[in-house]
Amino acid sequence: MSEATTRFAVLTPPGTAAVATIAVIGVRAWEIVRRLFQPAAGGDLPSAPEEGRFWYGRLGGPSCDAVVVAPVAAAEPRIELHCHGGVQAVRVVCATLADNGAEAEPLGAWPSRAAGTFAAMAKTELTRAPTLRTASIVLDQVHGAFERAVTVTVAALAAGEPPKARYLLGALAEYAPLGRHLVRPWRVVVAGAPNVGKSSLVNALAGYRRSVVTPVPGTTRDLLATPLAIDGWPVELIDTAGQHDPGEALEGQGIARARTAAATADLCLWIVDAAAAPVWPDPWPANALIVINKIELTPAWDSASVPEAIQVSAQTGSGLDQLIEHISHGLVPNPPLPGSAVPFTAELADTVTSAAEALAAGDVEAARSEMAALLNPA
Ligand SMILES: Nc1nc2c(ncn2[C@@H]2O[C@H](COP(=O)(O)OP(=O)(O)OP(=O)(O)O)[C@@H](O)[C@H]2O)c(=O)[nH]1
Ligand SMILES: [Mg+2]
Repeated sequence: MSEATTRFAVLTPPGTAAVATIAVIGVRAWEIVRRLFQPAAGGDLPSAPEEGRFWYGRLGGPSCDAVVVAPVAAAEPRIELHCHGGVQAVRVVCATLADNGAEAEPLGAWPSRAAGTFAAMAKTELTRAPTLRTASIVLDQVHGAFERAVTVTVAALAAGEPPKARYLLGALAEYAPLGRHLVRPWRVVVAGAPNVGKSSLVNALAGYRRSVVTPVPGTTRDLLATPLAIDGWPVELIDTAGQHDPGEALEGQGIARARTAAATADLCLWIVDAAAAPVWPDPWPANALIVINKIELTPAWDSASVPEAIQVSAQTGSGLDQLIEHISHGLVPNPPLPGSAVPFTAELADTVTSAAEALAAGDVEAARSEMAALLNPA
């Protein structure tokens, strides 16, 4: 890198935060930032930085977040940009700087798996864990739970002790589905016929009016995702268009999307109306939970004929605690005790699952070599 090179580096840790700080360093730092930045007060930045001053405005055009620019006295010319701390906002600012002649410098980079240990890798995941519950599971892995479990499993496989290895590997594989969702939320889809109260239920679970609710059937036309925590698990709750025979092209598209979303969800809440003839899914989505809504109204049919259904009222809030328990149990039937080993990324979950399958098929050596590779990456 020549002396004339201007670099930029994200100084704040990876992950979502309120504010991110990006340093731009080098002889062209001011020139590059000045070209990209529009002060909110109008005009341009001064031709040279004035120490101790800062400006509020936008970087890289109206599509970027508002940014404050503060020149910092240092041996080498250096500007700091403070922008919204969302991952996407930081990405946009970095891309804008890179497109305009600055080079990325990984000043604050955290160690990667290849360069470090499971603890270093878990620390990176910890910055991305969206809830306290998932963060505490990842923290157990920072403290070595997964690494210890892999070590004893490899030792058992190497010693030719399949029953012990099967037990240890089985315990790890049991948490593979959970490990895939410590950072990425589960997708829970709310589906059913028009007007059964899907949007009302989404709003009741979210605690605010996220979806439009009206007495007119066909109000929701497209998928609407709401991020929330259910019993501490990160969930994307997806409201959908009511499923019936579509009367118009737009509605038809919404219904097709609703069907696909229900079929591919981690969990589908199929809502039926207690006060109207029930409409059942066709085909029945895998992982469906039946929810009978509007139970405070006079029933139009015998809900006792579906004993496994959860009975709620989105309007009064009755039954919502029970629904939350069922969703939580549907996503994580057997939550880990504190200190348990959990394969805490999708990649680790895949390896553990594949090794457990190899062992179940009697291939001890394949299982051993897959698990050993985790301890000694190429
Ligand atoms: N009494 C009663 N009315 C409810 C309840 N939940 C929803 N409603 C009413 O039912 C009507 C439809 O509610 P929505 O939440 O818009 O229903 P939806 O299933 O999203 O409807 P579409 O988007 O049109 O498919 C509205 O008038 C709601 O106020 C409930 O628990 N009790
Ligand atoms: Mg709706």
